[in-house]
Amino acid sequence: MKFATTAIHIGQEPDELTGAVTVPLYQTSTYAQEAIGKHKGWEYARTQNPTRSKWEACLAALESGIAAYAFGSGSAAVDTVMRLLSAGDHVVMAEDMYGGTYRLASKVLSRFGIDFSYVDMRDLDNVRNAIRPTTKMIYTETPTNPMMTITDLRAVAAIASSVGALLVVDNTFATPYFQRPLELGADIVVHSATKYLGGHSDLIHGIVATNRPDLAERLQFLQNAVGAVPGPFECWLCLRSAKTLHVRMDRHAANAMAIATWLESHPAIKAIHYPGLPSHPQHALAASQMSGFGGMISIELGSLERARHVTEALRLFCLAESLGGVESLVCHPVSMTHGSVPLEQRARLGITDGLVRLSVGIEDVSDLLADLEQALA
Ligand code: P1T
Repeated sequence: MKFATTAIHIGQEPDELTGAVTVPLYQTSTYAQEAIGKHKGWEYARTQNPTRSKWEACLAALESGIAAYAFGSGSAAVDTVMRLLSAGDHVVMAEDMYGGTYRLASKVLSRFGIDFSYVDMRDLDNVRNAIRPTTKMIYTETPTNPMMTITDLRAVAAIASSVGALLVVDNTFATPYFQRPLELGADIVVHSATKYLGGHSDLIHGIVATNRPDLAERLQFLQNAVGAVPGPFECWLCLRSAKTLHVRMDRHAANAMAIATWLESHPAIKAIHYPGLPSHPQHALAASQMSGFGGMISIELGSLERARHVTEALRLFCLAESLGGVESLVCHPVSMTHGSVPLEQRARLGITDGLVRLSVGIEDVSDLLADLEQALA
């Protein structure tokens, strides 16, 4: 079954009881049992919820996995994946990634005895050189937030399997429509479903998918034991959103490509980061593992003053954290999403005071271009 059909049908068969064509919202905390030990397979809603199960089945199919597990946020999903590890284990993590994931690793998980090495994954030797006897996981995001760098997933998967480590990939920016890390050798995929999977800036949600039965069993155990689960309504909204993921992503990517092409030659832009541009240093690699380049663009405006002027002058692009909704957003990573990344590391990555990140929505592209034109003038 092709992607668009999977998105609309898997986990979304008409309701057995009533024939309802959308999955019912089971807003319940528990389930009546007929007698002690005699129930319908549903016991308590932290452990199982029918609406959640349907969404998990849909997402697992979209990511070419065998199972998926939903969480109350992307950060809760990342945290639960990290609980596969034990004190003394070591993780090789991309240094260029969402600031909140860096914060979780460096300020929370490290206190529980998990060691992290942060490396530039564009150079595979950095990954190889960081491996220790205790390395149990390689963790990356691609494209990265906000610098849009690409990790060679096939190559890093080969390194991970050669040392018996798991490869975990945050697929938030690409979505399974454009990139399926499990098909390229990853063991686990993580999403902030708050972004494109939710797609309408109206929920906070996370998801983890895997294609390994041993990891599926362990993740299911952790989902229940840790309990960072979402409410059923968020799962219902995600199922609703899954049905249009392919249409939305095509438009996000087409609009972003048109905008990146226009911005690239604009005199106010000092640098532009979009993997769809042939000038992106990793464009060929991106094209080899992604079927489209997504809706995220970062631009360097040269100074905090310029960044402030442009973000305040934009009218359609709303100044806000987050991304991946139908409406265009603009974000200033230094003061918003990446404030917890140390200054020296930010400088190395190129996350400067003048860097601005665009989440290109699915509005009419001519209106978006006109908005950028007036704000940059
Ligand atoms: O916000 P939450 O749903 O908890 O997801 C965290 C997260 C994980 N991974 C990536 C790649 C992300 O971008 C995020 C959240 N990012 C933002 C809020 C942002 O504006 O970049």
